[in-house]
Amino acid sequence: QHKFWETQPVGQYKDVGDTSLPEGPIEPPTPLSEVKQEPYNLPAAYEWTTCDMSFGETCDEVYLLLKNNYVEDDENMFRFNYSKEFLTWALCVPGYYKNWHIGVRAKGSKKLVAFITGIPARIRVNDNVVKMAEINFLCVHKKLRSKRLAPVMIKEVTRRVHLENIWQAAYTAGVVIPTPVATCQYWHRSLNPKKLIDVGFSRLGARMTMSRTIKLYKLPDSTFTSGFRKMELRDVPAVTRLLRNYLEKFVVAPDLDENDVEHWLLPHEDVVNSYLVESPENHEITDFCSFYTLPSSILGNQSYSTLKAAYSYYNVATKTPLAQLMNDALIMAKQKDFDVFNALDVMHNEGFLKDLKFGPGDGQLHYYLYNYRIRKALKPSELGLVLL
Ligand code: NHW
Ligand code: EN5
Repeated sequence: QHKFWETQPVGQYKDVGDTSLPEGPIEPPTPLSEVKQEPYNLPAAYEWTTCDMSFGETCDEVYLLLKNNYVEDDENMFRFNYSKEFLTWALCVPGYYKNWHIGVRAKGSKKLVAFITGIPARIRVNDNVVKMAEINFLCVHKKLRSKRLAPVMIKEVTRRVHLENIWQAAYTAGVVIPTPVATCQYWHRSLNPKKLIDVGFSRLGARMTMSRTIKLYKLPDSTFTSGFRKMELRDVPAVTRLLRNYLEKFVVAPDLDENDVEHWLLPHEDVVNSYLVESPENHEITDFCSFYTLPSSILGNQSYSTLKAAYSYYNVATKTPLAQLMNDALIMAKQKDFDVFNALDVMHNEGFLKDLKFGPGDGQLHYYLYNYRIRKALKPSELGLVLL
């Protein structure tokens, strides 16, 4: 019942639990001369376009396509609203390929109707560092759904990745397709409970009043940990060492160098926030936490149009207790006027979620690898990778 995915080099349902299959690439690379040189065919009314995200007008078009047509929750109450700044940051990464930012336009009107992107990444799976593409922002305009456009877009991004001699990919989705490497749970920590309840993001608990709820989620005005401060450019080497050492513990994790850390973790207003703990005694960097900014449009509410959400990104605690470090992250997010702080149960996050009054959401996130088999599905805590 997956006419497309059955044809792709991904783990198939019939093979789940078969531990005799070898771990690693499902099919070998083909000589580059054998990779299809021309783009796949689109329905006659549409054409391929490469989206130059550093070009303001194109960035605006992508932003609007996603704002109006990207991911919604299961009751269609909220839709992700990635900012233009965020999209440029997420896509124009060290070593990126412009032609992996793929759009589809209507031939007549030139209107952008679909999008898919890849960015290069080195991902370690067990002991092997593999060059991969991270695929994200797959979107087909609501009026063009269920016409099998998505498989053509996936094949086209695959072709362009192959032309760079890269044969594996990593991606996440809220839907189940063949076959997840891991299934993770979203957790949510209310920062502005009144607004969350007013817009239907959360509900007043049984035997709870609004004022008791507000009190329950109250946070201190300032952070607790001494030496806690915003990350700066001069911290890149120390943060890279801290992070690389931490990410070694997981089965799947990015292999980050200083350039990557500068791009992905140096604070960037309204995009990514990072903090660290510098020991007041010896100035050692011992702990790190970060979150990215991803608002959602609130669909059909009279009083509010956007939900300001922070998403937990990479966190490392070596001296400070993890829950204390993350409570300081919550305090910073509250100071910055976020309504909610979201986190997945990946890495060591289970160690703070319950203590800090996060509750499980109604959404899950499935992680996938393309053309790479792993012996058995992973626990969320074995994943050291967060995709945007
Ligand atoms: S997940 C977010 C995906 N986007 C959205 O949910 C936005 C709202 N929805 C839409 O725009 C993050 C459409 O519903 C989309 C599907 C475009 C999702 N991943 O065209 P058809 C990512 O961006 C399969 C993969 O008729 P549609 C990650 C579906 O199972 N496949 O559907 C992206 C079916 O195949 P099957 C998905 O509703 C990773 C076929 O598409 C999928 O008009 C991409 C139906 O196509 C999803 N999220 O459009 C894979 N949703 O076999 C990358 C549906 O079941 C792989 N489908 O019949 C690696 C590539 C690179 C390799 C390099 C070596
Ligand atoms: C690729 N990078 O469903 C990403 N979000 O729980 C694409 N639920 O916000 C894949 N339905 O539970 C994305 N409130 C897949 C996720 C798609 C979006 C999604 C879920 C994640 C979500 C909220 C709102 C539900 C609205 C009705 C939710 C409960 C919060 C409550 C706070 C207090 C403590 C208990 C939990």
